Amino acid sequence: MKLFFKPGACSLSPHIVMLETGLDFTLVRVDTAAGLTEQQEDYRQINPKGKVPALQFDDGTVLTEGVAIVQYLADQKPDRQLLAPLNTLARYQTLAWLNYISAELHKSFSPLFGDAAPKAYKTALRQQIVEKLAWVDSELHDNQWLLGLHFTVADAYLFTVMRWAKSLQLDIHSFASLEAWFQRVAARPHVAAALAAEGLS
Ligand SMILES: N[C@@H](CCC(=O)N[C@@H](CS)C(=O)NCC(=O)O)C(=O)O
Repeated sequence: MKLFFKPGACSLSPHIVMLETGLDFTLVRVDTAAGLTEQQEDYRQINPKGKVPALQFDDGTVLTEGVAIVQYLADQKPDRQLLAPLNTLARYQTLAWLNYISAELHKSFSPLFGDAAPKAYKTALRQQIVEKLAWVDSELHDNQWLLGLHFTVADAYLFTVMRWAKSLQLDIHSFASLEAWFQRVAARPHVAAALAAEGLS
């Protein structure tokens, strides 16, 4: 399998999950602005949406969308407990987190990284994200991981967007449970390995 990524982008989430599963894969860097892989392939031939992440199987088939990729990967190695089994409530609670992180957090960050959005819109988005992270912080008061006992695919995804919150210097300093959780995730060897492989440590 090949995992197409851009350093620090949302592709960090499946990259972490891939390392946590122990599956064999090749990491391929993409310059999304140029639309080229590191081998100078036209990336839109691989993912016509032009976005990372994408997972390409050995037969050439491609799976896109981070939340789909992490579920696929986690299901290949159920013993790693990165995603609860089918038909358990815990699985659907994990999917609820993935959806929340994708729809409510991830896409609120996107305009903050470019110059196109007006300043007032960016200020409002920053405030909305902080309010949502206050709720996430409260969910972590009594939990080591988002789903309680186990590190899951949801923790990998939230960690990825929390790195953006920090780089954008959002006002999250009072969220002690969230910060403690962030440090727990960062201390996992596979998370450190993913960051190092992306040149982020
Ligand atoms: N819905 C897609 C969104 C993917 C996405 O927005 N990827 C961003 C990075 S986080 C991207 O590739 N942006 C293109 C760019 O940065 O040029 C998913 O969740 O996988």
